[in-house]
Amino acid sequence: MFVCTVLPTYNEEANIDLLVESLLNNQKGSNMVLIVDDNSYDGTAEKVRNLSIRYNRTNENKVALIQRRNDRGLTTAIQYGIDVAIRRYGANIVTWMDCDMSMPPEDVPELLAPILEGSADIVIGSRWISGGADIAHGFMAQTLSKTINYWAQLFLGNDISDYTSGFVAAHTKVLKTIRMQGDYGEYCIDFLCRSKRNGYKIVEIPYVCVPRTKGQSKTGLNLYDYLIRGRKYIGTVWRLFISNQSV
Ligand SMILES: Nc1nc2c(ncn2[C@@H]2O[C@H](COP(=O)(O)OP(=O)(O)O)[C@@H](O)[C@H]2O)c(=O)[nH]1
Ligand SMILES: [Mg+2]
Repeated sequence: MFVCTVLPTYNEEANIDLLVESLLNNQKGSNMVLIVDDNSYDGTAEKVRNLSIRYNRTNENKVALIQRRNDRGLTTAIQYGIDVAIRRYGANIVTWMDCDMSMPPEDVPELLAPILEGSADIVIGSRWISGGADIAHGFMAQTLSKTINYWAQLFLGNDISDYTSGFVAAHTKVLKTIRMQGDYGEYCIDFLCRSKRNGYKIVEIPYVCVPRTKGQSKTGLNLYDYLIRGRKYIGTVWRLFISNQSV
């Protein structure tokens, strides 16, 4: 099984080296890391080029850079990376995660294990099951996340605890049929719900989301931003719920 980890980046110069190295050092067998960078104005792309020169000397691990010059956006960056991972590199499993070290790279093998064993099609890192936690976000962000997940569980099913995880591994048979939709974190609610409805098996493993220590968050931190984001997420839950009623 060839595993490709997609990393969407926007100005992650301070995190990229450590994350890529940890990912490659923590995984056994051949695998690659594919960075989808949206024209960062810091040195992210330059750092990735240096990493690829260093790692691509061996056949085991590979690092590749995709630079999108005109597009911006988390969801389209992840989808672009998935398409390239499958079509250009022939990946069997694709994982993706934030590039700010908030999702521990050493947890990726645990994410992959159920897919490799054949007991899951998708595995997500979950903050809201036993053993998981979110120590990265303050009261407001945690309340928003818990409220959205409460709504999602109520309307879409309580078999998933962290619908907005964003720390995902999926077999490519899933990714060939389900594409990412939305702007930001709501894509994950949509992806998990539609995958579930298509009969794919989803497993959650606990992870502890830790604070970003380097670089800047790209999302707003004030109440207005949270409310705008929350409305989008709740809207996604409602759209998915309604679409299932009319079928
Ligand atoms: N390619 C790409 N990556 C993005 C974009 N916006 C955010 N990211 C990446 O998405 C991940 C999550 O972003 P972050 O700033 O940590 O957001 P937060 O976790 O909501 O505070 C990080 O790896 C970012 O570099 C974007 O427009 N394009
Ligand atoms: Mg973050």
